[in-house]
Amino acid sequence: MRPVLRLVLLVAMIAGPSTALLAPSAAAQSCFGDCNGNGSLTASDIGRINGTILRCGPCPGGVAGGIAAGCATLSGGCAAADFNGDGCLRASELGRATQNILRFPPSGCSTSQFAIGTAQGAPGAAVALSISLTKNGREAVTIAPLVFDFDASRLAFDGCTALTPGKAAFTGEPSPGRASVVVIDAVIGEDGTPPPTPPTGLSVFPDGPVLSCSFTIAGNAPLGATPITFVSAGLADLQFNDFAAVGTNGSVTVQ
Ligand SMILES: [Ca+2]
Ligand SMILES: [Ca+2]
Repeated sequence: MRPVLRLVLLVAMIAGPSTALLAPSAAAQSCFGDCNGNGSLTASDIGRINGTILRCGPCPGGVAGGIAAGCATLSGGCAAADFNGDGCLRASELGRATQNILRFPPSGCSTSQFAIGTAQGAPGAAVALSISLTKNGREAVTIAPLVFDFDASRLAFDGCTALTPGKAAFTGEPSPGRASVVVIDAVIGEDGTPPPTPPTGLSVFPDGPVLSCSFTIAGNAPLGATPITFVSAGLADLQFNDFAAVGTNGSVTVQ
C-alpha cells in the first residue's frame, strides 16, 4: 500500500469513531424532539414521536418502544427524540419532549435558564443578590450579554462579580434602570489587570450561581420589594453557536 493511501485510511479510521462518539452530544445541542428539523418542537413532532413508538415497536431485543429511525409504516421516525442515542424511542423520551413543550414556550426547545435571586436591606444599604444558571443540556461558555432591569429611583447598580473560577464579569448600564453583564474567561481580570493564573481555554459554566450583583438602596426608597426583571440573555457554546436563554425575575426588598 502506498504511504499516502495508508495515511488517508488512517485518518479515516481515526475520524470515524470520534465522529460517532460526538453524535449524542451533538443531539443534545440541537432542539430535542424536533423531528422535522425546523427549529421548534410542536404538536406534529410530538405526534410523530408518539406514532413511532406505537407503530415501529418493539425495539430490537423486544425492548418496549419504537425504532428511532422509523419503519415501513412510519418512515423517518424521529431520530431527534432519541435522547440517549440507543436507536430506540421510549416512553421516557416522549415524556421529555412533552415536558419541553410545557417548559420552554414558544419554541419547545430546551434552553438554559437564569434565575435572578433576592436580597434585603435597609434604605442606604449595599446589598448583593446571586444569579444562577441552569444549563439544561446547553454547554454555555460565554454570556454576552445578560440584561436585566431595575427601578433606578430605588436602586443604584454597583456591578457584578463572576462566581465561576477563571471567569470575569464586566458590566454596563446602557440606560438608567437597565444593567448589562458579560461573563468571559478571564484574559483580563475584573479590575482590568491580567489575572495571576489566566485560564488556558474556554470553560463550561457549571449549574448554579454564576454571578453576584450589587446594588445600593436609595436613602429615600420606600419599604417593600422592588423587582429585578430579567430582559434577555445571549450565550455561546464551545462550538461558538449563539443561543438565547430564558430567565426568571428576582427582587430587592427594602426593610
Ligand atoms: Ca419541529
Ligand atoms: Ca432512546
